[in-house]
Amino acid sequence: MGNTAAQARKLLADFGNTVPLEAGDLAVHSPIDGARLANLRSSTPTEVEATVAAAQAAFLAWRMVPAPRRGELVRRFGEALRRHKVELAELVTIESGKIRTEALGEVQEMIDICDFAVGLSRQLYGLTIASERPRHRLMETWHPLGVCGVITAFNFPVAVWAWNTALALVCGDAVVWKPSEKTPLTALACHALLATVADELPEAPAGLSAVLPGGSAVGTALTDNPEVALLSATGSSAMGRAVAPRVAARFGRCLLELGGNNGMIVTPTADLDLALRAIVFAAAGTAGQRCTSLRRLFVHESVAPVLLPRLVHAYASLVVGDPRRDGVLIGPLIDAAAFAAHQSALLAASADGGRIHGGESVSVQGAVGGFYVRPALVEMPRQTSLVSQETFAPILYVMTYRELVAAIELHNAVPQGLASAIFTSDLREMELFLSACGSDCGIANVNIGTSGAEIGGAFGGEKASGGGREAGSDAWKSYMRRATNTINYSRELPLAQGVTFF
Ligand code: UN1
Repeated sequence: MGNTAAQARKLLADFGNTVPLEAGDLAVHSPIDGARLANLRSSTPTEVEATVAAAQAAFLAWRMVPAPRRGELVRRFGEALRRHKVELAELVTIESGKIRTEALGEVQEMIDICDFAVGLSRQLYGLTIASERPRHRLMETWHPLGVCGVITAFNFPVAVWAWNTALALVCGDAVVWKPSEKTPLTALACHALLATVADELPEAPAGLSAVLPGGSAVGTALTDNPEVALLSATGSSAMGRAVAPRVAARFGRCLLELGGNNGMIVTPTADLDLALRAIVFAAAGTAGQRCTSLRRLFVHESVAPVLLPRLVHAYASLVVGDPRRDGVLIGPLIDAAAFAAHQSALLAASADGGRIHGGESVSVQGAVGGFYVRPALVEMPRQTSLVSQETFAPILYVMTYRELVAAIELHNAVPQGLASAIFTSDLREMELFLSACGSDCGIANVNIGTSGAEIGGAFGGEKASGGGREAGSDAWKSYMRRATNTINYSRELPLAQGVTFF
């Protein structure tokens, strides 16, 4: 299938990357075969400061460019992504280990958010509100916010940055990106592409978008920089717990998209053919490495004897291997640490009385340095503390239930609250699940799985999933500041609440 390092280097050169690939301390590997792809130099604290300062200067100019012209930059970027979709997806596959169709889907998600943002650039509307005073008008105005720091994870190395960047740019903000230290090459490619497009738009100031490769020290420097008005961070709940108080201490704004422990309930009236396909994609797809991956399955005891054997059979047929190969559905885990976490979760599951199907490591020809596993189904006697944790691997814990209300209670009894689903043909069950006493997640679906959301809706979760909302609907409001304006066009000065004074 070819040398991953040579392929990555060629792709990066084609994107016009000028950052040296053999300059330093940050070793980048392909999860496909463990090959070293590059040694980047980590950004220093001084570089972070200078980059944020340049972004702040760019913001001061960009905020006065009419929003539809800002949208023009994003429109052109979306066009560039359309032209380079296949190549960018190839690089995503090499650096993150995603299979081709999912890598292409990730780039499509970038294109979709660009289209959305272009439309948005002619909206960004505020309300007009009835005033209690005669000849007064109340209104809301949305203004650009400042520098938006974006921290992304390896599993969606480019789409999550695009969600943030497309919106931030039309909202009049500048963006400074710290990609995952595991996937900085795709970030360099995206940056080079956006820089080329920005160079051709006279209104786009230098420094409007920047990328800072490096590890957690770079993230901390961004977190603590008072000129970073909004820090949008995607990663584990532990990362969010570290970042949020630091940003709050300087009265900055945070948008957190953290871990999930996503559940699905399969009721007696579920269409089991659909449920089966949805479960396999959500739980085993992306090798279980989405924040929306399905991790907990609650099956009604009347359908479990039918559904479980079918699931075991489907899991056994999944082709695990080099994600560049046709027919492969399950690529590698990201690295040795992910494999160790997978192994220890399975050991703990077995100690908790779990019955494991699959989960063994798979050796893939020509990919000795990669960590490949067969997705695991684990029949659990109950929701133990292990099941309450997010293990970023293809492990699906399966439990049975008798009463829907009890299943919903169990579903909600974990720290996270990102994505959820119910499979049912019963209107009452569906509405209960979507109601105030139903799923407590930011995403609640009916007859589709937990993963693979479209960009049109707001994306994010509650509780330890962080509370932030990205992408569609009114998520743009996080990237702007709101001013409430009261305008008096009378010749009097009536005070609100009937107060009289001077
Ligand atoms: C993530 O895993 O961090 O809904 C984002 C989904 C994708 C995005 C996932 N559209 O699965």
